[in-house]
Amino acid sequence: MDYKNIILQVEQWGAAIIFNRPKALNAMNAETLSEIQHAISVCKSDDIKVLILTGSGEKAFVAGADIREMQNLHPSEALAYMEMGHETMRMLETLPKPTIAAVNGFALGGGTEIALSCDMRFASENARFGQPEILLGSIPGWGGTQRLGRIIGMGRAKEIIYSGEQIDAKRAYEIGLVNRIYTVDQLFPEAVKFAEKLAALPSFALKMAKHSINFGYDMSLDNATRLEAQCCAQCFSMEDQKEGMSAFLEKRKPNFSGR
Ligand code: DAK
Repeated sequence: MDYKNIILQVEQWGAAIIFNRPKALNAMNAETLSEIQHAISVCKSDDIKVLILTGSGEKAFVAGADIREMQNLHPSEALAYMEMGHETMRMLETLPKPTIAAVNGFALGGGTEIALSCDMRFASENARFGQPEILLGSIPGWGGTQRLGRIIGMGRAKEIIYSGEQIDAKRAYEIGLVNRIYTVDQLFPEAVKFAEKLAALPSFALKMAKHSINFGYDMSLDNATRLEAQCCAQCFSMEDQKEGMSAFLEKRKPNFSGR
């Protein structure tokens, strides 16, 4: 597929999806969503160990859903558009490998929601987050009302969603929305450095960790710990578990193969 609004960059450690619609500060329209869905499908390949999402330029990660495209939607069209967004966020969230949002500038509305669907959020010092939908007469439509509270707590999520106020990277870090902050120049290189580190680890164990954390979250503790036991037990069917434990006992560095 030829992409018009994103760039898919495949590297040894994994891949980067770069939102690239500078004239609208990388705002998401339906065409971009379908390109992202395609790119995420490509990233399902076992050769791709980690996925980074970022925006082109220094000003925006994603400045939200495209307001021009949304403005005149009939409620039934809005629902279809919302479902397309949900499907995209869910594809990202359930991709069985680590995902990092490298948030370089504005991440508003749908931009924050994409970042929330990633496993981790690294931000540049000039990053700004927010759910400004209320200022447009709407509410978050791509999972913000659900995922934001799960990550930063319900009270803080309500404050952000009700007010439509933006928060900067420092505040986002303080409330646990962001894992790490870097200078604008260092953001992507540092995200890649972290991705390289993860890419060298046992990919099946990473997949099981993500599955157990994500799917256990909404279960009772009993069911969730049962799920964890199953995920952990499955790691013992892998060569990487034998290698990791042998290497420890033999006092050498492990050489993981992904098998
Ligand atoms: N959509 C379309 N164009 C956008 C845009 C957006 N979200 N954000 C920026 N642009 C365009 C601007 O219109 C402008 O285009 P021209 O006028 O040059 O043609 C260009 O990008 C540069 O923007 P500015 O001139 O405004 O740049 P500034 O530096 O002055 O301001 C800003 C940057 C990010 C503060 C400002 O652009 C801004 O406030 N942008 C809008 C932020 C926002 O409200 N985003 C939308 C959040 S709502 C749903 C599905 C999804 C959603 C809701 C419901 N269902 C289907 C039910 C999600 C909604 C959202 O994401």
